[in-house]
Amino acid sequence: MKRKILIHPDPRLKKVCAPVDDITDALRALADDMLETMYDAPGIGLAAPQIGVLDRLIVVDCVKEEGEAPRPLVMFNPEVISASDETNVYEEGCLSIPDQYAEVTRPKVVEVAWMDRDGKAQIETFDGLWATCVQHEIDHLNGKLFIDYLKPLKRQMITRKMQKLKREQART
Ligand code: K1U
Ligand code: ZN
Repeated sequence: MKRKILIHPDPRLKKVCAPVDDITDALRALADDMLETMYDAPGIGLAAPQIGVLDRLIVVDCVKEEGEAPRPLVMFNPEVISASDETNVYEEGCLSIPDQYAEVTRPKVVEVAWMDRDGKAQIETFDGLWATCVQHEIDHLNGKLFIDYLKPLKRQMITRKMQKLKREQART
């Protein structure tokens, strides 16, 4: 089932999410809903708080090439365990901040640990867009948005645009 994506500003997007201890069928169904919502948007990642669920769960699939097989990853309790000194600048977007993009600098390579949908511990090294996206999604679990990396004036400008968008959406 496709879920509604919350738009910034929303207090649920500022919360630190709770770790998941037990991977239940309900959590697996939630992950499936998140993948459906992400592909439909379309996006390359989605974090549970973006649909109003304050659990440490993200989904990502950064395969963009047409004809290449999709690679949906479901990550419970994802954690960056090491990060490169080398950085990468990427013009990021966010499904909770539609049509706004800005350059964010992050570590280029990150090693990430998580639990998969079967409760199995996984560790993998991500580079390039995958590394950027996983870090962006983990930030969501800590109540942090990509605009929090920007200068206050730019962040304020984007927030005002989103407030206006939400007022317009509420009228229709
Ligand atoms: O977390 C989110 O809101 C999803 C976001 C992830 C992200 C994008 C760019 C850099 C870091 C993280 C998105 O998916 S925005 C949409 C997007 O980037 C995209 C959509 C379709 C095709 C390719 C990219
Ligand atoms: Zn986002």
